[in-house]
Amino acid sequence: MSYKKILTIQDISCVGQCSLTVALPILSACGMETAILPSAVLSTHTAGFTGFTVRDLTDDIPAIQQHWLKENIKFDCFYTGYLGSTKQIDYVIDILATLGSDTCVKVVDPAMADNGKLYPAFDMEYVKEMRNLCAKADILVPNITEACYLADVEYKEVYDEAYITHLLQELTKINSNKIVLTGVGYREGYTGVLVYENGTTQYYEHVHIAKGCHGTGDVYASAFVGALMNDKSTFEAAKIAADYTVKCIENTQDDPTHWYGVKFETALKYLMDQTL
Ligand code: PXL
Repeated sequence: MSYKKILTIQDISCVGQCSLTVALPILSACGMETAILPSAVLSTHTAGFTGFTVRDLTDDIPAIQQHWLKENIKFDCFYTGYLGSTKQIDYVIDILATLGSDTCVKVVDPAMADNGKLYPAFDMEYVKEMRNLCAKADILVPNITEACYLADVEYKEVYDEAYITHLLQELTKINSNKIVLTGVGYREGYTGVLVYENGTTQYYEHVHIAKGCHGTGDVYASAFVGALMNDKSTFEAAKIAADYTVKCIENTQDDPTHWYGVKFETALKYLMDQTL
């Protein structure tokens, strides 16, 4: 593969194995030069910890962008995740418009919700603004909750294929390029990923591990981008990322002290073997 340069924009949760602390090592392991733009710095992630600190870096972004423009820096891929504010989303939209190479691939994970609820930092204003960023993506990587918020469809715990088809249809009104919808499961013990591309869908089913782990959306999206940028097809990359994420959860589930994230490092060699 050719040596690719990616910019990933998401927060640094100093402790908690999510966002940049998983994206950077996973993308590097996949052989990419990985530049980062931290959207905020938090002492931990916001799911399960209390009393965490937050420093929003929104106001630093325009000067960083200007510097990169002056240096004529271009990226082959953008991958955005958890962002700091609605204003920041506008800045990120402008970065995507100005700092990409001719063949740049834009992957947007609208990391803002799970299990039917928005993360504590976000409200409907944020969702509205996130729709604008999602409209600019080549590939959108939402979970079902995020897809429901974006598409304004009622969230359901239990559903059938007709519901998912409707959800996807509504979501394509925001972005009709490619969609990788995660956490789609139709039967007990299994979940999967639905890939929408060129008007058709493909589904990959895999085991569902009962233990819900924080940060797995970020692990999934990072591995997906890593595989994709190694010239895997969208569906192949979606499958590799799913199998890798399952391994990370399997390697974590028996350790009750490790409730805040997954031991993604333990399966990096597997990911590299699948990807490089
Ligand atoms: O994994 C998503 C995520 C990223 N960053 C922060 C979070 C979360 C999920 O809760 O709180 C700060």
